[in-house]
Amino acid sequence: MKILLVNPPLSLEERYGSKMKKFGAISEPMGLAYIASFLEKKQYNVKILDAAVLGMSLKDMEQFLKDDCFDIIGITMLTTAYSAALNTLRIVKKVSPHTVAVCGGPHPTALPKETLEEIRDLDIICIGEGEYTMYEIVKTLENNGDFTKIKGIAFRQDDKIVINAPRPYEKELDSFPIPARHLLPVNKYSLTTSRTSGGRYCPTVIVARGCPFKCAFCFRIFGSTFRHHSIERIIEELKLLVDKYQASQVNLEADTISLNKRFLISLCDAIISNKINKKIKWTCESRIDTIDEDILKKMKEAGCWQISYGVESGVQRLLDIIQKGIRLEQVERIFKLTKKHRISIRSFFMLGLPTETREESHQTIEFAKKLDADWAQFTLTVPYPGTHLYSLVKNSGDLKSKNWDEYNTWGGWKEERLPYVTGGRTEEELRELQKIAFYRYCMRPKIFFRFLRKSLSSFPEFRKILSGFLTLLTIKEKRQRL
Ligand code: B12
Ligand code: SF4
Repeated sequence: MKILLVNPPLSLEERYGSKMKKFGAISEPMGLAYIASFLEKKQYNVKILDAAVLGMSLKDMEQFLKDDCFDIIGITMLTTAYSAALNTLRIVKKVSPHTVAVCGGPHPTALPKETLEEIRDLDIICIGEGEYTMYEIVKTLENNGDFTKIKGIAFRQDDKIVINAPRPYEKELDSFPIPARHLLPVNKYSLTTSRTSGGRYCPTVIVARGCPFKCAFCFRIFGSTFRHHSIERIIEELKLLVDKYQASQVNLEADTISLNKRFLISLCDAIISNKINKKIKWTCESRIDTIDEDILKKMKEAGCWQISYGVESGVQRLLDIIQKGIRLEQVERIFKLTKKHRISIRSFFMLGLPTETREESHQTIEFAKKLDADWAQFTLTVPYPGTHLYSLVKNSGDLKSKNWDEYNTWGGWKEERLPYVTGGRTEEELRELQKIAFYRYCMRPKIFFRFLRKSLSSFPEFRKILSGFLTLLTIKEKRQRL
């Protein structure tokens, strides 16, 4: 069986718009790397084609598929990558009609039936976690077996769409081997300036999956139970990244890394006792209400230089509507504590939340400034399929579009329409608001000097930061009108 796994060709321009493309992050498709290593462990021959990072066009893809031939092709699909995946599937079936096409990832997981109905070139959808499911699909194909027995898939049978019983989430994450970075062009990935420290290569290490919280805008593809890799396994992966890939920084990824305090403290202790903190510094994302002073102290000692917090709004009423479950006072307290331990902060905010007024949007921007993180990111609210927000917006008739390419939180910088605009606001206003938020946040002397200091580390970094400020200057005129 020859297997190809594809990250479809979605360019940075398509993701962030022409002005912001040079600032976008492009990181490893970890889902494909996990599936590939699992299949390799089962003795299969697998390739990964990351057409996005390689900047491939559809023509390049066609040529690639003509040059080699595969029994099964698996494509990963976020909602924003819908068309990219659809076009890839078209080419797959044009070049090689007998190749079996499988899709997985957040979008088909949320909408398996619709996706199969919409995309005729797609044969099978993997719903949820993909390692065992893809293995069973391959094995079933090889043995001409029965697809109705595979948990966690949707597929076509005659002219009907069949959705099988769900696959339970894997409890023992260590049963998945270290992701197959050897199949990826690792030197091509880079994270944003605000997220890196010394170079932009910053691989992701997934330490846990699953989250019990219920934020209305979030699609929890890994379910509500927190499951983590063993400490030994995480240390092994970190050592591999230092020794084989010369990584000097990593992003420790989990839906909420600090949910289980004992786990995080033990991980930090192991990083310290293995002296990995002398070789690697790391970042992570976390939730305000799972952080305390002991954790921060230990994280700092273990080499954590930055935490990204999802604050979402500066208005308590809106935080309650989106079921964020945190209070503004808590946010201020934890920001102060994090700064006290000299850990840099990135803060995430959402604009255009349901029922948000113009004044409240400005309150959020002011709150962000008051918190004064090293970086603030303002994105527009998008109701992704499978989220509570999606059901709310769909049921209230406020969903403006089902053109999935528009489901992009960077809509302010792009030409397409916005899929959702909360009542009483306009598309134009929200677009401008996103730019204004960045403008107001960044165009302050202290942020300017912070970035200037950072940019002195290298000339390419300096050029990028300068160009960021120049881009922001172009929006000054409109800012005065709002
Ligand atoms: C890191 C991250 C990013 C990174 C990099 C993402 C990437 N590699 O492309 C950055 C910061 C760049 C990013 C950007 C965006 N992200 Co993001 N991101 C994540 C995050 C936190 C982790 C992703 C990850 O590595 N997961 C770990 C791997 C192992 O899981 P996985 O990729 O899902 O794969 C598993 C299964 O899905 C399945 N599977 C996946 N593909 C396939 C394919 C086949 C064939 C099979 C069988 C199975 C299968 O099996 C895999 C193994 O179990 C997730 C949240 C989350 N918990 O997943 C959000 C998440 C994926 N992001 C999300 C969003 C919305 C975005 C943006 C669209 C935001 C925007 N700009 O508007 C962009 C789009 C970027 C793009 N590539 O198009 C949403 C997706 C919702 C949706 N319906 O698409 C998520 C789920 C966040 C959320 N909780 O709502 N993101
Ligand atoms: S946003 Fe974070 S805390 Fe909220 S449900 Fe999603 S993963 Fe959990």
